[in-house]
Amino acid sequence: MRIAIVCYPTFGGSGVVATELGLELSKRGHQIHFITYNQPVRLELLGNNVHFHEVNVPEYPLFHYQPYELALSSKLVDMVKLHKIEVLHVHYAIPHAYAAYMAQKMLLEEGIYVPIVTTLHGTDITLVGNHPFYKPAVTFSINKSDAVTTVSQSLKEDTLRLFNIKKEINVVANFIDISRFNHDFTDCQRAMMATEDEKIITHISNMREVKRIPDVINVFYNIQKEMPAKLMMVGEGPEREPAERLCEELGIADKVVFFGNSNEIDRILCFSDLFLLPSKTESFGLSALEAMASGVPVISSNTGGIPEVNKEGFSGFLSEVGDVEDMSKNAIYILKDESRFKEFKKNAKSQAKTFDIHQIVPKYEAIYQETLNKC
Ligand code: GMT
Repeated sequence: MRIAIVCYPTFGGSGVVATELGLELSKRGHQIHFITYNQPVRLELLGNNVHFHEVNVPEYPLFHYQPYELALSSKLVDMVKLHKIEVLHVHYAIPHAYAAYMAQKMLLEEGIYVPIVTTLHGTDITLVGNHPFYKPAVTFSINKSDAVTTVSQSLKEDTLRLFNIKKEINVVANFIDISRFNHDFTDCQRAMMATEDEKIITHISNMREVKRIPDVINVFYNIQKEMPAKLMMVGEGPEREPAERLCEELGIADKVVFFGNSNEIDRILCFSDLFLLPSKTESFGLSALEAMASGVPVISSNTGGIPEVNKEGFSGFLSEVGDVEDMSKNAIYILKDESRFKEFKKNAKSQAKTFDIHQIVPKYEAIYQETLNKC
């Protein structure tokens, strides 16, 4: 099939999922066209089956806001015609599903029908999309999609609760290429980050308020009172600076490394012992899945889709949002006993395997085919 993938090309989970999906589809023989405003961060290889088309938005001083949706719709129309694209797979309702619908209508004027598959990722539903300023447009574009998917059962339920959706919603969970995380421990450069007796705790996110970064720091503060430990903070966002200040105030700044954004997530996870994800809301928690794929147990909140990913008492533990004491207690419980720690590591890896890319991607192929059959 010839498939266009529209996504945010940034470090966010939706962009990562869209990119990994496109790359896997290309390996399976499909022609993949990424259409977005920058080359997606994890898209390193362009090749015979993988193409990138940049959406340019000319700056015009009269406009306070440059009309990205218009530029995207026009680009979609041009690319569908030029490359005979058969399916538009848009990740995020805002504004991608909306722009795709406009493109679909324009193409129809020329006798071309191209179905739209919309994947909802979370922020477009639970955080931004249901704002009254966006809600009518988001509802409309979801209902006008030819197929709709959510990355967890929880997100499906949120979508149905928050919007008046008439379309069937398919749950297609996020996935992971397990083979990418099968490192040899000697590759890990652990010795550069910590001494042998120190436990390495890791958090990865775009450090927005929803990630509850102070909880990460406070859980770590409690852990390091019980055992030698280091904290790896990966990612950039508005909460980073306050977090650095909090570490200073707590007197633990020398034990915390702030990496900024990184393309070397698998390397960092390779030397991690425990992953923290105390988010206020999370449709799935891709970073937790990536940690588990590296054999890293997860201490998380029990919100949104996280319980579908992290299994209580098996791959880690889940606590009420904001319950720093419980999270700290669970983290120490896992890390304190070596044989228990090894068991959790093994379980985390086996739980991650249930989200293997090779089991999930065919579900998207089936959805594309179904929408094409209906044309
Ligand atoms: O919250 C983020 O870190 C970024 C955000 C995004 O929109 O890219 O992630 C959302 O999509 C990811 C991939 O499906 C999910 O793993 C995240 O849980 C989800 N974030 C939220 O629901 C807050």
